[in-house]
Amino acid sequence: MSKRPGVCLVVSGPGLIHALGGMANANVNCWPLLLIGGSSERNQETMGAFQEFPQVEACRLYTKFSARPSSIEAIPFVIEKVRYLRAVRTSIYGRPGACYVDIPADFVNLQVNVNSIKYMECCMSPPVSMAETSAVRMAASVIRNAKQPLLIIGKGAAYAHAEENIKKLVEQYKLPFLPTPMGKGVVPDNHPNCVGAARSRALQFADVIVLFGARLNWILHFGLPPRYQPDVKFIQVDICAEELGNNVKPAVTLLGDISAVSKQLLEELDKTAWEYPPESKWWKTLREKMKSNEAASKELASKKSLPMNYYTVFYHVQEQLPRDCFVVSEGANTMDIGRTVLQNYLPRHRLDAGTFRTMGVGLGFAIAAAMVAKDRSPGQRVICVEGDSAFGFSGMEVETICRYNLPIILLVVNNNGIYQGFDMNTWKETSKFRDPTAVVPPMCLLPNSHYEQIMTAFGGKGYFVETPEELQKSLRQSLADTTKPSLINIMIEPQATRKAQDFHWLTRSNM
Ligand SMILES: Cc1ncc(C[n+]2csc(CCOP(=O)(O)OP(=O)(O)O)c2C)c(N)n1
Ligand SMILES: [Mg+2]
Repeated sequence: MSKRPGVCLVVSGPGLIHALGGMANANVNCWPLLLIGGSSERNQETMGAFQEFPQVEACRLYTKFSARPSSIEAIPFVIEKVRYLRAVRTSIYGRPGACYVDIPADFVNLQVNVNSIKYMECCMSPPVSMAETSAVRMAASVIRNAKQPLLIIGKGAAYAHAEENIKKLVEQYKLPFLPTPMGKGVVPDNHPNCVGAARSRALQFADVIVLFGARLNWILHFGLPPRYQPDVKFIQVDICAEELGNNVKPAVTLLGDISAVSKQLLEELDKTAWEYPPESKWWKTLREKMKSNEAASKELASKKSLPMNYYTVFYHVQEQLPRDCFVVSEGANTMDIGRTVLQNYLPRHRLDAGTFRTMGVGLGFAIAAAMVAKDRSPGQRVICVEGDSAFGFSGMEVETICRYNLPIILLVVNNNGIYQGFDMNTWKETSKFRDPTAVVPPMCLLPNSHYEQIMTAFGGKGYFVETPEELQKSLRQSLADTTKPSLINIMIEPQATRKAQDFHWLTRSNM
């Protein structure tokens, strides 16, 4: 959100171990993070000191840089002046990632001569790198000759603030684009060239695909058939050289800052009068597919039966969503279906389970977004859309939300389980003769749980809703209240699911 590292301070041993998950998540998402951990005293190492653990070593797998300063005097070198450590520089230069600095307990109370400390200058902003001119020329030529082109906008483009240049590319050359989950909003979701509603079709039949800060990992089905044409030409734009050529042999690689490289591409394409014909067969196919997919979602959304389904819920949420709000989301069906209905109009306004598909991040991300909003534009709201299982991973952060009085709106989409659950009757019938531990599948959670009471326990507003009208009313009230957090516990059909998909989505196993 800020191009600066988030900073996290943890206690030794178990404190550090609990931070490994978050650190791994930041690193996998290529987000800058600085973790500072206390650790046991150096002269008790290997003796079984209090909370002793090989922390620097443990962090190595999850970071770009993991070190312990050799002395207190060395801290500024590792920490390059309090705010801008060497670790800070490493976290933001090149591909961003996590860094760890270990501070042993005996440093904490040690007396030092202030004169012996050499303070460091703040590190400079990351240098901006650009792609080779010949590669840019080649990329422009491949794009101009494409019959069925597609731009894919990843979260790397959002991080690089490439929105202005990418929007120009889309609009000037009339190109279809597809955002990845956190690439949403770099160009607004409601832009006429957004083909998100025809995602599978666009991927499957494109002959040239330009990747802006999007990796060909599981989210993009590795760039391989049957999800893509076997001879599709990839043009990869990435800040990280090691990423280029992953899983496929790209037609052109453009190594550099995504904003700078997309500007280079614009300038190169500008040299010849050209646009992709808006009345092409490709555009027609994509528009038709979008129309039929949108109609299928709308039909599900308009179903009047109770309990509600996912589409009905998200349709009503979307109706009231402020255009500039931050959308945070985690869950399985909740996140995947929500992403297709809830629109992003601004870059860096969506935070979700990300490349790692980590549960447990939603409330922390919502708190971070609310702090950013408070700082930059008071009144801007944070809507956090949680599956009931996802909510359970860090639900107690509701206390933090209430403690700091952050007017976050939490929606818990409650289907009594992970992907699907049991309704109350099935639960009762199933566990009539045997203990639930023996008969209830582990993906089922306790039916009709009143998660909203976790919010009221700490002084926020709680709503339990079962109908579209109750949902609309509670959302209106929550949005009108700018002083308090709310949690709306939305009961849905426990067996509700996604509309039929052309392909297995993401992972073959539902878990
Ligand atoms: C830390 C972690 N543990 C477990 C998982 C496996 N997992 C994926 S999604 C999910 C929860 C999905 O259920 P819910 O949030 O209720 O959403 P629903 O699909 O029911 O709408 C879990 C546990 C994970 N991704 N991350
Ligand atoms: Mg659920």
